[in-house]
Amino acid sequence: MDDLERVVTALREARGVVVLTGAGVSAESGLRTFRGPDGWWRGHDPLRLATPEAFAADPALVSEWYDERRLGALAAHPNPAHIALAALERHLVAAGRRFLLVTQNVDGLHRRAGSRAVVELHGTITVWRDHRSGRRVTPPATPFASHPQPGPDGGHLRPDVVWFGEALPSAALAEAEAALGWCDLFVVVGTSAVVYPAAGLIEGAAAQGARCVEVNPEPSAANVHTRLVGRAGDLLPRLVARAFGAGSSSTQA
Ligand code: BV8
Repeated sequence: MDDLERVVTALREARGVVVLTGAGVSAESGLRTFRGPDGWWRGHDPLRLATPEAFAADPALVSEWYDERRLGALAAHPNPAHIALAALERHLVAAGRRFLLVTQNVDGLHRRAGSRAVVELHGTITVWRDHRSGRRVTPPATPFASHPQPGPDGGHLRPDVVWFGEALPSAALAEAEAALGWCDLFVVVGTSAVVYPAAGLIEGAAAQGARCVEVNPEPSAANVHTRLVGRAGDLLPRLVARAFGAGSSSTQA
């Protein structure tokens, strides 16, 4: 039996599945990854721009970067990987088994693909908030007229995402950590697994006895039992179709 077949069997037999996704699951929707060759933006390292310090130093630059990414996310479409994960959730729930999708991504594509049990660890780029009051707004799907945009309470508008050095939403992290207690299969898709505490979920799942599987064209820092080498948009539909029957991975909700 090859690795793919072993994972198919694990999907069929698992009582609870948790999937952790990163930027790689949206790569085939045309969205940039963080550490990939196309990650830098106008010569700026995203890891330095995605910080409160960068926003404080140059709110216009950071606002422009996120506005461009916000519009890109709104214009993007879920790809076969997102759609397969939504189908996987439907199959498992219909069989009375548990499922949770934990994403580091802020593009909203999992929900648009029909996934329901989704935890967005790092927030969402389509919602912004006044950087002083925290009041949230959902800007229209048109480019900001100026950068930074004035917030509703006199601050600047900033994206409602978690920057480096900022705490993750405690409820989201708690829900992800609680799932480690019931999952027996943990699937890591499209992440370099270097950002914490998200990457720590992989170690936590293994420590609690889950089988850990990775889907990625190249090995990440994740310490897993099985690595399926390939694109998420290719492997995930194949896994779901072989585990739950042909045609079962491509239907959007
Ligand atoms: C915090 C939102 C504490 C913004 C992001 C240990 C414990 C705790 C913290 C730390 C720690 N060690 C270090 C830290 C600090 C830091 C951190 O982890 N730094 C790293 C760089 C070392 N962590 C933090 O600051 C976190 N906060 O811990 O706060 C605290 C507590 C209390 C009070 C105050 C503070 C906050 C981290 C969140 C940062 N925000 N995003 C935005 O999006 O702009 S993280 C950012 O990186 C994105 O969310 C992204 O998703 C995430 C991870 O990157 P990946 O998704 O993995 O993307 P990457 O490009 O790296 O990799 C893509 C992968 O896809 C590759 O493997 C590639 O091969 C693969 N791929 C490509 N194509 C495909 C594919 N796979 C499948 N199919 C394909 N087609």
